[in-house]
Amino acid sequence: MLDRTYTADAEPGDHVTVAGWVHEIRDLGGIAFVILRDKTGQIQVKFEKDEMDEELVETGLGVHRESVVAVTGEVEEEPRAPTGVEVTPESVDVLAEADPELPLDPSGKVDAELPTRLNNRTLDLRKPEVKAVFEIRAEILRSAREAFRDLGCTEINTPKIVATGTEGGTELFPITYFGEEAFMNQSPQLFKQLMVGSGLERVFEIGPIFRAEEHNTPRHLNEATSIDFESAFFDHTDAMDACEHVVKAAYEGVAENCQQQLEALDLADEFEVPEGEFPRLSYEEAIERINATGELDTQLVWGDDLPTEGEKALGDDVGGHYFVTDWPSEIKPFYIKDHDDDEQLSTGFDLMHPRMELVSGGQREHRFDRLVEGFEQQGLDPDSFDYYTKMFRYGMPPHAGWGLGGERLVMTMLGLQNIREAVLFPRDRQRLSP
Ligand code: ATP
Ligand code: AMO
Repeated sequence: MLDRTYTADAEPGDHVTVAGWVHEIRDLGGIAFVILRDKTGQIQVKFEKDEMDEELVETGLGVHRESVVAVTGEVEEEPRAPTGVEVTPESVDVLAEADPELPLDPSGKVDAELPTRLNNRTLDLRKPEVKAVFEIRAEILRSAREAFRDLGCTEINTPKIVATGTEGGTELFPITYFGEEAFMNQSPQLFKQLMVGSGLERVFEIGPIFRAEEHNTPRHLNEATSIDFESAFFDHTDAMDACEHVVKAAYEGVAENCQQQLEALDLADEFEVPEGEFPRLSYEEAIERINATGELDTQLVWGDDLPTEGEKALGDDVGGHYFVTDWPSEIKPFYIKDHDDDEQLSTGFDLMHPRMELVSGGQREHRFDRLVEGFEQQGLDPDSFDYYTKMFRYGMPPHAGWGLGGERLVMTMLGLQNIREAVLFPRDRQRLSP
Protein backbone atom coordinates (compact mmCIF):
# COMPACT_ATOMS: atom_id res chain seq x y z
CA MET A 1 0.00 0.00 0.00
CA LEU A 2 1.19 3.49 -0.79
CA ASP A 3 2.03 5.24 2.48
CA ARG A 4 0.17 8.45 1.87
CA THR A 5 -1.51 11.32 3.66
CA TYR A 6 -5.03 12.40 2.72
CA THR A 7 -5.05 15.96 1.44
CA ALA A 8 -7.39 17.03 4.24
CA ASP A 9 -4.86 15.83 6.84
CA ALA A 10 -1.79 17.57 5.36
CA GLU A 11 -0.66 20.19 7.91
CA PRO A 12 2.00 22.90 7.50
CA GLY A 13 5.40 21.53 8.50
CA ASP A 14 4.51 17.93 7.51
CA HIS A 15 6.57 16.01 5.02
CA VAL A 16 4.00 14.01 3.08
CA THR A 17 3.14 11.92 0.10
CA VAL A 18 -0.27 12.90 -1.24
CA ALA A 19 -1.87 10.87 -3.99
CA GLY A 20 -4.88 11.40 -6.17
CA TRP A 21 -6.18 12.85 -9.41
CA VAL A 22 -4.94 15.94 -11.25
CA HIS A 23 -7.99 18.15 -10.88
CA GLU A 24 -6.61 21.22 -12.57
CA ILE A 25 -3.35 22.62 -13.90
CA ARG A 26 -2.86 26.37 -13.70
CA ASP A 27 0.21 27.56 -15.51
CA LEU A 28 0.91 31.21 -14.83
CA GLY A 29 4.28 31.37 -16.55
CA GLY A 30 7.12 31.32 -14.08
CA ILE A 31 4.92 29.56 -11.56
CA ALA A 32 2.38 26.81 -12.08
CA PHE A 33 0.02 24.91 -9.84
CA VAL A 34 -1.37 21.43 -9.95
CA ILE A 35 -4.52 20.97 -7.90
CA LEU A 36 -4.53 17.39 -6.68
CA ARG A 37 -7.81 15.81 -5.59
CA ASP A 38 -8.46 12.80 -3.37
CA LYS A 39 -11.53 11.53 -1.52
CA THR A 40 -11.04 14.05 1.29
CA GLY A 41 -10.56 17.19 -0.76
CA GLN A 42 -7.89 19.02 -2.75
CA ILE A 43 -4.39 20.39 -2.26
CA GLN A 44 -2.26 22.74 -4.31
CA VAL A 45 1.14 21.59 -5.55
CA LYS A 46 3.47 24.45 -6.48
CA PHE A 47 5.97 24.33 -9.34
CA GLU A 48 8.43 27.21 -9.53
CA LYS A 49 9.89 26.62 -12.92
CA ASP A 50 13.20 28.45 -12.57
CA GLU A 51 14.01 27.11 -9.15
CA MET A 52 13.07 23.48 -9.50
CA ASP A 53 14.56 20.48 -11.20
CA GLU A 54 13.52 20.62 -14.86
CA GLU A 55 12.50 16.99 -15.07
CA LEU A 56 10.34 17.31 -11.97
CA VAL A 57 8.56 20.34 -13.45
CA GLU A 58 8.11 18.55 -16.76
CA THR A 59 6.66 15.46 -15.13
CA GLY A 60 4.37 17.43 -12.85
CA LEU A 61 3.04 19.75 -15.52
CA GLY A 62 3.19 17.31 -18.43
CA VAL A 63 0.31 15.10 -17.29
CA HIS A 64 -3.26 15.43 -18.50
CA ARG A 65 -6.09 16.27 -16.15
CA GLU A 66 -7.48 13.29 -14.19
CA SER A 67 -4.19 11.39 -14.32
CA VAL A 68 -3.29 9.69 -11.04
CA VAL A 69 -0.15 11.03 -9.38
CA ALA A 70 1.67 10.75 -6.08
CA VAL A 71 3.52 13.84 -4.88
CA THR A 72 6.06 13.88 -2.06
CA GLY A 73 7.16 17.11 -0.46
CA GLU A 74 6.91 19.66 2.30
CA VAL A 75 3.54 21.15 3.29
CA GLU A 76 3.61 24.90 3.81
CA GLU A 77 1.11 27.52 4.79
CA GLU A 78 -0.01 29.57 1.79
CA PRO A 79 -2.97 31.91 2.26
CA ARG A 80 -3.42 32.25 -1.51
CA ALA A 81 -3.80 28.51 -2.01
CA PRO A 82 -7.42 27.22 -2.20
CA THR A 83 -7.09 25.30 1.08
CA GLY A 84 -4.53 27.58 2.75
CA VAL A 85 -1.66 25.12 2.35
CA GLU A 86 0.43 23.89 -0.54
CA VAL A 87 2.99 21.21 -1.23
CA THR A 88 6.39 21.99 -2.66
CA PRO A 89 7.25 18.79 -4.48
CA GLU A 90 10.48 16.83 -4.23
CA SER A 91 9.17 14.07 -6.43
CA VAL A 92 6.16 13.39 -8.63
CA ASP A 93 5.19 9.86 -9.65
CA VAL A 94 2.70 9.43 -12.44
CA LEU A 95 0.83 6.27 -11.48
CA ALA A 96 -1.75 6.31 -14.27
CA GLU A 97 -2.03 8.63 -17.26
CA ALA A 98 -5.46 9.84 -18.33
CA ASP A 99 -6.38 10.41 -21.96
CA PRO A 100 -6.63 14.08 -22.87
CA GLU A 101 -10.19 13.51 -24.12
CA LEU A 102 -12.58 12.63 -21.27
CA PRO A 103 -16.17 11.44 -21.83
CA LEU A 104 -17.28 13.76 -19.05
CA ASP A 105 -15.72 16.56 -17.09
CA PRO A 106 -15.25 15.62 -13.42
CA SER A 107 -14.60 19.23 -12.48
CA GLY A 108 -18.27 19.81 -13.27
CA LYS A 109 -17.57 22.86 -15.43
CA VAL A 110 -19.27 21.14 -18.35
CA ASP A 111 -22.65 19.55 -17.55
CA ALA A 112 -23.30 16.00 -18.70
CA GLU A 113 -26.62 14.30 -19.44
CA LEU A 114 -27.68 11.47 -17.11
CA PRO A 115 -27.01 8.65 -19.66
CA THR A 116 -23.44 9.94 -20.18
CA ARG A 117 -22.99 10.10 -16.44
CA LEU A 118 -24.32 6.57 -15.95
CA ASN A 119 -22.08 5.23 -18.71
CA ASN A 120 -19.05 6.78 -16.99
CA ARG A 121 -19.88 6.40 -13.31
CA THR A 122 -16.21 6.24 -12.32
CA LEU A 123 -15.64 9.76 -13.63
CA ASP A 124 -19.08 10.93 -12.53
CA LEU A 125 -18.36 9.98 -8.90
CA ARG A 126 -15.24 12.11 -8.91
CA LYS A 127 -17.64 15.06 -8.60
CA PRO A 128 -18.18 15.89 -4.91
CA GLU A 129 -21.94 16.33 -5.29
CA VAL A 130 -22.34 12.92 -6.95
CA LYS A 131 -20.00 11.13 -4.55
CA ALA A 132 -22.00 12.75 -1.73
CA VAL A 133 -25.21 10.98 -2.82
CA PHE A 134 -23.54 7.59 -2.38
CA GLU A 135 -21.85 8.50 0.89
CA ILE A 136 -25.27 9.59 2.16
CA ARG A 137 -26.85 6.41 0.81
CA ALA A 138 -24.29 4.40 2.79
CA GLU A 139 -25.08 6.44 5.91
CA ILE A 140 -28.82 5.85 5.41
CA LEU A 141 -28.23 2.09 5.30
CA ARG A 142 -25.90 2.25 8.30
CA SER A 143 -28.41 4.20 10.37
CA ALA A 144 -31.25 1.93 9.26
CA ARG A 145 -29.25 -1.12 10.39
CA GLU A 146 -28.59 0.54 13.73
CA ALA A 147 -32.29 1.42 14.11
CA PHE A 148 -33.22 -2.19 13.38
CA ARG A 149 -30.76 -3.27 16.05
CA ASP A 150 -32.49 -0.87 18.52
CA LEU A 151 -35.69 -2.68 17.64
CA GLY A 152 -34.12 -6.05 18.48
CA CYS A 153 -34.03 -7.39 14.92
CA THR A 154 -31.73 -9.99 13.42
CA GLU A 155 -30.42 -9.25 9.93
CA ILE A 156 -31.21 -12.01 7.44
CA ASN A 157 -30.45 -12.80 3.80
CA THR A 158 -33.01 -14.64 1.73
CA PRO A 159 -32.73 -16.19 -1.75
CA LYS A 160 -32.99 -14.06 -4.83
CA ILE A 161 -33.58 -17.01 -7.15
CA VAL A 162 -37.05 -18.37 -6.46
CA ALA A 163 -39.73 -20.64 -7.83
CA THR A 164 -42.72 -18.28 -7.46
CA GLY A 165 -43.63 -14.58 -7.41
CA THR A 166 -45.68 -12.82 -4.77
CA GLU A 167 -46.20 -9.21 -5.74
CA GLY A 168 -49.08 -9.01 -8.20
CA GLY A 169 -49.12 -5.99 -10.49
CA THR A 170 -45.51 -6.35 -11.53
CA GLU A 171 -43.96 -8.96 -13.77
CA LEU A 172 -41.24 -11.45 -12.92
CA PHE A 173 -37.90 -11.91 -14.62
CA PRO A 174 -37.69 -15.57 -15.63
CA ILE A 175 -34.39 -17.40 -15.56
CA THR A 176 -33.37 -20.97 -16.26
CA TYR A 177 -32.28 -22.89 -13.21
CA PHE A 178 -30.63 -26.16 -14.26
CA GLY A 179 -33.27 -26.64 -16.93
CA GLU A 180 -36.15 -25.60 -14.66
CA GLU A 181 -38.07 -22.34 -14.82
CA ALA A 182 -37.19 -19.99 -11.99
CA PHE A 183 -37.47 -16.26 -11.32
CA MET A 184 -35.54 -13.37 -9.79
CA ASN A 185 -37.28 -12.54 -6.51
CA GLN A 186 -39.63 -9.54 -6.42
CA SER A 187 -39.64 -9.28 -2.62
CA PRO A 188 -38.36 -11.22 0.41
CA GLN A 189 -41.99 -11.22 1.55
CA LEU A 190 -42.62 -14.94 2.06
CA PHE A 191 -39.17 -15.71 3.44
CA LYS A 192 -39.20 -12.93 5.99
CA GLN A 193 -42.63 -14.10 7.13
CA LEU A 194 -41.32 -17.65 7.49
CA MET A 195 -38.63 -16.27 9.82
CA VAL A 196 -41.06 -14.65 12.28
CA GLY A 197 -42.28 -18.17 13.04
CA SER A 198 -38.69 -19.29 13.60
CA GLY A 199 -36.65 -18.71 16.72
CA LEU A 200 -35.60 -15.31 15.37
CA GLU A 201 -39.05 -13.66 15.72
CA ARG A 202 -38.03 -10.19 14.49
CA VAL A 203 -35.93 -9.75 11.34
CA PHE A 204 -34.82 -7.29 8.71
CA GLU A 205 -33.18 -7.59 5.33
CA ILE A 206 -31.56 -5.06 3.04
CA GLY A 207 -31.20 -6.55 -0.40
CA PRO A 208 -32.08 -6.42 -4.08
CA ILE A 209 -35.56 -6.93 -5.50
CA PHE A 210 -36.21 -7.53 -9.18
CA ARG A 211 -39.28 -6.25 -10.97
CA ALA A 212 -39.94 -6.47 -14.68
CA GLU A 213 -41.82 -3.15 -14.69
CA GLU A 214 -42.68 -2.43 -18.30
CA HIS A 215 -42.84 1.32 -17.87
CA ASN A 216 -39.95 3.72 -17.72
CA THR A 217 -40.52 6.29 -14.98
CA PRO A 218 -38.30 8.54 -12.85
CA ARG A 219 -39.23 6.47 -9.75
CA HIS A 220 -39.10 2.83 -10.88
CA LEU A 221 -36.11 0.58 -11.30
CA ASN A 222 -35.96 -2.99 -12.52
CA GLU A 223 -33.50 -3.83 -9.78
CA ALA A 224 -34.09 -1.92 -6.54
CA THR A 225 -32.93 -2.16 -2.94
CA SER A 226 -35.62 -3.18 -0.49
CA ILE A 227 -35.35 -2.50 3.22
CA ASP A 228 -37.63 -5.12 4.74
CA PHE A 229 -38.90 -5.57 8.28
CA GLU A 230 -41.04 -8.30 9.83
CA SER A 231 -41.91 -9.07 13.44
CA ALA A 232 -43.84 -11.69 15.36
CA PHE A 233 -46.52 -10.43 17.77
CA PHE A 234 -46.74 -7.05 16.01
CA ASP A 235 -49.91 -5.63 14.54
CA HIS A 236 -50.04 -3.06 11.76
CA THR A 237 -49.84 -0.11 14.20
CA ASP A 238 -46.68 -1.52 15.81
CA ALA A 239 -45.25 -2.02 12.32
CA MET A 240 -45.99 1.63 11.46
CA ASP A 241 -44.22 2.73 14.68
CA ALA A 242 -41.16 0.68 13.67
CA CYS A 243 -41.28 2.13 10.16
CA GLU A 244 -41.39 5.67 11.47
CA HIS A 245 -38.45 4.92 13.78
CA VAL A 246 -36.29 3.59 10.93
CA VAL A 247 -37.11 6.38 8.48
CA LYS A 248 -36.43 9.08 11.08
CA ALA A 249 -33.20 7.36 12.14
CA ALA A 250 -32.02 7.51 8.53
CA TYR A 251 -32.65 11.27 8.42
CA GLU A 252 -30.98 11.73 11.83
CA GLY A 253 -27.91 9.75 10.76
CA VAL A 254 -27.51 11.93 7.69
CA ALA A 255 -28.02 15.16 9.68
CA GLU A 256 -25.40 14.05 12.22
CA ASN A 257 -22.77 12.47 10.02
CA CYS A 258 -23.09 13.94 6.53
CA GLN A 259 -22.85 17.72 6.90
CA GLN A 260 -20.02 17.90 4.40
CA GLN A 261 -21.96 15.83 1.87
CA LEU A 262 -25.09 17.95 2.38
CA GLU A 263 -22.97 21.02 1.72
CA ALA A 264 -21.63 19.47 -1.47
CA LEU A 265 -25.26 18.99 -2.53
CA ASP A 266 -26.18 22.52 -1.45
CA LEU A 267 -28.71 21.11 1.01
CA ALA A 268 -27.03 21.95 4.32
CA ASP A 269 -29.39 24.84 5.11
CA GLU A 270 -32.67 23.24 4.12
CA PHE A 271 -32.11 19.66 5.33
CA GLU A 272 -34.61 18.76 8.05
CA VAL A 273 -35.19 15.65 10.12
CA PRO A 274 -38.96 15.05 10.03
CA GLU A 275 -40.46 16.04 13.36
CA GLY A 276 -43.54 14.86 15.20
CA GLU A 277 -45.58 11.78 14.44
CA PHE A 278 -46.34 10.99 10.83
CA PRO A 279 -50.10 11.53 10.43
CA ARG A 280 -52.11 8.34 9.83
CA LEU A 281 -54.93 8.91 7.35
CA SER A 282 -57.36 6.19 6.49
CA TYR A 283 -57.72 5.33 2.81
CA GLU A 284 -61.24 6.75 2.98
CA GLU A 285 -60.00 10.09 4.33
CA ALA A 286 -57.23 10.05 1.73
CA ILE A 287 -59.62 9.75 -1.22
CA GLU A 288 -61.93 12.38 0.28
CA ARG A 289 -59.04 14.81 0.68
CA ILE A 290 -57.77 14.12 -2.82
CA ASN A 291 -61.25 14.69 -4.25
CA ALA A 292 -61.52 17.92 -2.26
CA THR A 293 -58.31 19.30 -3.81
CA GLY A 294 -60.07 19.31 -7.20
CA GLU A 295 -56.77 18.33 -8.84
CA LEU A 296 -58.17 15.22 -10.51
CA ASP A 297 -60.43 15.15 -13.58
CA THR A 298 -62.57 12.39 -12.08
CA GLN A 299 -63.56 11.82 -8.46
CA LEU A 300 -62.01 8.80 -6.78
CA VAL A 301 -64.37 6.17 -5.44
CA TRP A 302 -63.88 3.42 -2.84
CA GLY A 303 -61.75 0.65 -4.33
CA ASP A 304 -59.66 2.85 -6.65
CA ASP A 305 -55.91 2.76 -6.24
CA LEU A 306 -54.46 6.22 -5.61
CA PRO A 307 -53.28 7.64 -8.94
CA THR A 308 -49.91 9.41 -9.08
CA GLU A 309 -51.53 12.87 -9.46
CA GLY A 310 -53.74 12.04 -6.49
CA GLU A 311 -50.73 11.12 -4.37
CA LYS A 312 -49.06 14.39 -5.35
CA ALA A 313 -52.15 16.47 -4.55
CA LEU A 314 -52.50 14.80 -1.16
CA GLY A 315 -48.76 15.15 -0.54
CA ASP A 316 -48.98 18.91 -1.12
CA ASP A 317 -52.02 19.05 1.13
CA VAL A 318 -50.39 17.14 4.03
CA GLY A 319 -46.94 18.65 3.50
CA GLY A 320 -44.81 15.87 4.99
CA HIS A 321 -44.59 12.11 5.44
CA TYR A 322 -47.90 10.41 6.21
CA PHE A 323 -49.37 6.93 6.38
CA VAL A 324 -52.42 5.78 4.46
CA THR A 325 -54.11 2.98 6.42
CA ASP A 326 -57.16 0.71 6.13
CA TRP A 327 -57.03 0.07 2.41
CA PRO A 328 -59.77 -1.89 0.68
CA SER A 329 -58.88 -5.58 1.00
CA GLU A 330 -59.39 -6.17 -2.72
CA ILE A 331 -56.44 -3.97 -3.72
CA LYS A 332 -53.97 -5.38 -1.18
CA PRO A 333 -52.06 -8.67 -1.63
CA PHE A 334 -53.25 -12.02 -0.24
CA TYR A 335 -50.78 -12.01 2.65
CA ILE A 336 -52.28 -8.84 4.19
CA LYS A 337 -54.77 -9.51 6.97
CA ASP A 338 -58.26 -8.00 6.92
CA HIS A 339 -59.69 -6.24 9.94
CA ASP A 340 -61.48 -8.77 12.16
CA ASP A 341 -64.67 -6.66 12.26
CA ASP A 342 -64.73 -5.75 8.55
CA GLU A 343 -63.55 -8.11 5.83
CA GLN A 344 -63.65 -5.39 3.17
CA LEU A 345 -61.05 -3.43 5.09
CA SER A 346 -57.41 -4.51 5.26
CA THR A 347 -54.69 -3.75 7.79
CA GLY A 348 -52.44 -2.76 4.88
CA PHE A 349 -50.71 0.62 5.02
CA ASP A 350 -48.42 2.73 2.87
CA LEU A 351 -45.98 5.35 4.05
CA MET A 352 -46.00 8.28 1.69
CA HIS A 353 -43.50 11.03 1.09
CA PRO A 354 -45.25 14.07 -0.44
CA ARG A 355 -43.65 13.10 -3.76
CA MET A 356 -44.30 9.34 -3.81
CA GLU A 357 -44.93 6.07 -2.00
CA LEU A 358 -42.00 4.91 0.11
CA VAL A 359 -43.30 1.87 1.99
CA SER A 360 -45.99 -0.82 1.86
CA GLY A 361 -46.80 -3.01 4.81
CA GLY A 362 -49.46 -4.45 7.05
CA GLN A 363 -50.42 -7.13 9.46
CA ARG A 364 -50.23 -10.56 7.86
CA GLU A 365 -52.79 -13.31 7.59
CA HIS A 366 -51.36 -15.95 9.91
CA ARG A 367 -54.36 -18.30 10.00
CA PHE A 368 -53.69 -21.23 7.67
CA ASP A 369 -57.24 -21.64 6.30
CA ARG A 370 -57.69 -17.94 5.63
CA LEU A 371 -54.29 -17.73 3.99
CA VAL A 372 -55.07 -20.56 1.56
CA GLU A 373 -58.43 -18.95 0.73
CA GLY A 374 -56.61 -15.69 0.00
CA PHE A 375 -54.34 -17.42 -2.52
CA GLU A 376 -57.34 -18.84 -4.33
CA GLN A 377 -59.10 -15.47 -4.38
CA GLN A 378 -56.02 -13.88 -5.92
CA GLY A 379 -55.89 -16.58 -8.61
CA LEU A 380 -52.69 -18.12 -7.23
CA ASP A 381 -52.23 -21.88 -6.86
CA PRO A 382 -51.71 -22.60 -3.13
CA ASP A 383 -49.90 -25.84 -4.01
CA SER A 384 -46.99 -24.01 -5.54
CA PHE A 385 -46.64 -22.06 -2.28
CA ASP A 386 -46.73 -25.18 -0.15
CA TYR A 387 -43.23 -24.50 1.23
CA TYR A 388 -44.70 -21.32 2.70
CA THR A 389 -48.24 -22.21 3.67
CA LYS A 390 -47.35 -25.44 5.44
CA MET A 391 -45.31 -23.57 8.07
CA PHE A 392 -48.57 -21.83 9.02
CA ARG A 393 -49.72 -25.21 10.32
CA TYR A 394 -46.83 -25.49 12.78
CA GLY A 395 -47.30 -22.42 14.96
CA MET A 396 -47.07 -19.16 13.04
CA PRO A 397 -47.59 -16.21 15.42
CA PRO A 398 -49.57 -13.10 14.49
CA HIS A 399 -47.12 -10.78 12.77
CA ALA A 400 -46.68 -7.62 10.73
CA GLY A 401 -44.02 -5.88 8.66
CA TRP A 402 -43.19 -3.67 5.72
CA GLY A 403 -40.89 -3.03 2.77
CA LEU A 404 -39.20 0.34 2.17
CA GLY A 405 -37.70 1.26 -1.20
CA GLY A 406 -34.08 2.19 -0.45
CA GLU A 407 -33.56 4.29 -3.57
CA ARG A 408 -36.85 6.11 -3.04
CA LEU A 409 -35.72 7.01 0.47
CA VAL A 410 -32.43 8.43 -0.87
CA MET A 411 -34.22 10.19 -3.73
CA THR A 412 -36.90 11.87 -1.60
CA MET A 413 -34.45 12.76 1.17
CA LEU A 414 -32.11 14.54 -1.26
CA GLY A 415 -34.69 15.85 -3.70
CA LEU A 416 -33.19 13.92 -6.63
CA GLN A 417 -35.21 14.21 -9.82
CA ASN A 418 -34.58 10.69 -11.07
CA ILE A 419 -34.31 7.48 -9.04
CA ARG A 420 -31.38 6.44 -11.26
CA GLU A 421 -29.29 9.11 -9.54
CA ALA A 422 -29.61 7.09 -6.31
CA VAL A 423 -28.12 3.89 -7.82
CA LEU A 424 -24.56 3.38 -8.97
CA PHE A 425 -25.45 1.17 -11.91
CA PRO A 426 -29.20 1.32 -12.49
CA ARG A 427 -31.12 -1.36 -14.31
CA ASP A 428 -33.97 -0.11 -16.47
CA ARG A 429 -35.60 -0.94 -19.81
CA GLN A 430 -32.68 0.53 -21.75
CA ARG A 431 -29.84 -0.25 -19.42
CA LEU A 432 -28.19 -3.60 -18.77
CA SER A 433 -24.60 -2.37 -18.59
CA PRO A 434 -22.52 -1.07 -17.00
P1 ATP B 1 7.44 35.11 -12.39
O1 ATP B 1 7.66 35.64 -11.02
O2 ATP B 1 8.49 34.13 -12.80
O3 ATP B 1 7.14 36.13 -13.43
P2 ATP B 1 4.65 34.78 -12.20
O4 ATP B 1 4.54 36.26 -12.32
O5 ATP B 1 3.82 33.97 -13.07
O6 ATP B 1 6.12 34.26 -12.30
P3 ATP B 1 3.93 35.24 -9.46
O7 ATP B 1 3.97 36.72 -9.76
O8 ATP B 1 4.73 34.77 -8.29
O9 ATP B 1 4.37 34.38 -10.69
O10 ATP B 1 2.45 34.84 -9.29
C1 ATP B 1 1.50 34.80 -10.31
C2 ATP B 1 0.15 34.71 -9.72
O11 ATP B 1 0.10 33.58 -8.92
C3 ATP B 1 -0.15 35.92 -8.86
O12 ATP B 1 -1.47 36.31 -9.10
C4 ATP B 1 0.01 35.38 -7.45
O13 ATP B 1 -0.92 35.99 -6.58
C5 ATP B 1 -0.30 33.93 -7.64
N1 ATP B 1 0.45 33.10 -6.69
C6 ATP B 1 1.78 33.12 -6.46
N2 ATP B 1 2.13 32.22 -5.55
C7 ATP B 1 1.00 31.60 -5.21
C8 ATP B 1 0.69 30.53 -4.33
N3 ATP B 1 1.63 29.93 -3.62
N4 ATP B 1 -0.61 30.15 -4.25
C9 ATP B 1 -1.56 30.72 -4.97
N5 ATP B 1 -1.35 31.74 -5.81
C10 ATP B 1 -0.09 32.17 -5.94
P1 AMO C 1 -44.22 -3.02 -2.59
O1 AMO C 1 -44.40 -3.78 -3.84
O2 AMO C 1 -45.13 -1.85 -2.37
O3 AMO C 1 -44.41 -3.97 -1.32
O4 AMO C 1 -42.72 -2.52 -2.48
C1 AMO C 1 -42.26 -1.88 -1.31
C2 AMO C 1 -41.52 -0.60 -1.66
O5 AMO C 1 -40.42 -0.88 -2.51
C3 AMO C 1 -40.23 0.19 -3.42
N1 AMO C 1 -40.32 -0.31 -4.80
C4 AMO C 1 -39.59 0.12 -5.83
N2 AMO C 1 -38.63 1.04 -5.92
C5 AMO C 1 -38.08 1.25 -7.12
N3 AMO C 1 -38.41 0.58 -8.25
C6 AMO C 1 -39.37 -0.36 -8.22
N4 AMO C 1 -39.69 -1.02 -9.34
C7 AMO C 1 -40.01 -0.63 -6.97
N5 AMO C 1 -40.99 -1.47 -6.57
C8 AMO C 1 -41.14 -1.27 -5.26
C9 AMO C 1 -41.30 1.23 -3.13
C10 AMO C 1 -42.35 0.41 -2.43
O6 AMO C 1 -43.13 1.21 -1.56
N6 AMO C 1 -43.83 -7.26 0.07
C11 AMO C 1 -44.28 -5.90 0.12
C12 AMO C 1 -43.77 -5.17 1.36
C13 AMO C 1 -44.38 -5.68 2.65
O7 AMO C 1 -45.61 -5.77 2.75
O8 AMO C 1 -43.60 -5.98 3.59
C14 AMO C 1 -43.79 -5.18 -1.14
O9 AMO C 1 -42.90 -5.60 -1.83
O10 AMO C 1 -40.73 2.20 -2.25
